[in-house]
Amino acid sequence: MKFKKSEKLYKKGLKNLVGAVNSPVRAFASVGGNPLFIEKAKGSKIYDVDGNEYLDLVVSYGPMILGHRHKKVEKAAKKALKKGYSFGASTAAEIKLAKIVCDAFPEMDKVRFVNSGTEAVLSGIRLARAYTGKDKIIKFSGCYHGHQDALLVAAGSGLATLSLPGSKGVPEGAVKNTLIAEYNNLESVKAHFEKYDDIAGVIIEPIGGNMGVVVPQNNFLKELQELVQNNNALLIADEVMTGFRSTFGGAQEKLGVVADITCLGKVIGGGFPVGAYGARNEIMENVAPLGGMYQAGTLSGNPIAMAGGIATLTELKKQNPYDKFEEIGAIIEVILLETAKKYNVDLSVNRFGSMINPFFTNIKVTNFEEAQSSDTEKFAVFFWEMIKNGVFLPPSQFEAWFLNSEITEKDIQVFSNAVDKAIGKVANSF
Ligand code: KE4
Repeated sequence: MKFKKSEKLYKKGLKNLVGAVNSPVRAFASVGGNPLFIEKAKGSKIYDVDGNEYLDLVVSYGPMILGHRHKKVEKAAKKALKKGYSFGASTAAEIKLAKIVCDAFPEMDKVRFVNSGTEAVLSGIRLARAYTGKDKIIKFSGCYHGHQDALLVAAGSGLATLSLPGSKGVPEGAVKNTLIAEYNNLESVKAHFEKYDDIAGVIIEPIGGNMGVVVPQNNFLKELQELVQNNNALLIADEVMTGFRSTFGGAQEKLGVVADITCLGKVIGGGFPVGAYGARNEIMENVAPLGGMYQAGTLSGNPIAMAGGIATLTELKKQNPYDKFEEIGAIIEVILLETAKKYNVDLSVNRFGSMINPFFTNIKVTNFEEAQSSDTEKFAVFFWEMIKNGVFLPPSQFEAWFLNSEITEKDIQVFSNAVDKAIGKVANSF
């Protein structure tokens, strides 16, 4: 495989784009080498500017669940384009997508559309504070909820302490109300509720997708929901990644929990910029213009994005690809584990429906600390060998791989062949 045109664009991009990218993970920093530049995509495939074809397991970090350029999504977007791009006023399409989303979440009476997952979570956090009148928020180490100041935090020493800013430019004051707990560790949450009586909410990814894939163990989520309710706080499910990915609705439903506020993104826009937050009426009625919690956006409910979202969710409901995702996910998991065994390489795979991710370790990963103990150097070798054998993965150990409904038997063959080459290369390199 040649990457000459990507390298040329990378060098050119460095002039006016920071790191030649518009989102840090795309810089390939954690796997080394230069980022690939993409020319186009169709179905389950993506093509870089050098004409190399890949099976796409990134799918834009989730949105392209139907595969790229689904004909019904493309037709809907083109039709919307002919009416105009943005009006700064309401349209019928917003009402239509709102109904589809609310009908998929039993506890959601109302939703507000925004333009990204970050905005959805930012607003959901503000809403929890507005509704409860309390200030503190608990988040889990390893969960990522977008780049708002309050949630860009690193765990301070020990989990029962306050947080430290996790990014330059985030003042201590912005994180003084943010507490950190450990995923799958209910005691670490209880410790905060025993110490503080002004906790507005607990935000969690029902399936961790930003530390690799990490699945709640046993009754963790159910017990968390009860703990939060008993302490008069709100459970905020960040389903930006999981929403509509493991079922037509939220992962919370499959996991037997009900969040007070749900934040969405990615799939609900089908590749167009859409985020959303929703809840039952008594909570949402705090949002302007009905209530005193302010949130606004020039392009919120953008008609092209709404058309993309409506077409995507309508097609997704019709296809109901979730059993197929379960089957393909199980096949991919077996390919990874059996190949690792063949080459005697330590590998542990976490999966939930169509979100999957391997760790180069011999332990079962159930939290961020365990995820960080995996061998990221081996992941980097594995990543580039997968690229060279035609499989496009997220360029970081701490991401999730995503399936799409256009994946074929042939794609799985390509994947299997690439895994054999890649794990074989890891075995011979360490
Ligand atoms: P956006 O602002 O990127 O639309 O959404 C932020 C966000 C919120 N919540 C969860 C659970 C998320 O996974 C994300 C964004 N996910 C990353 C992938 N790890 C997006 C990729 C990127 O940052 O470029």
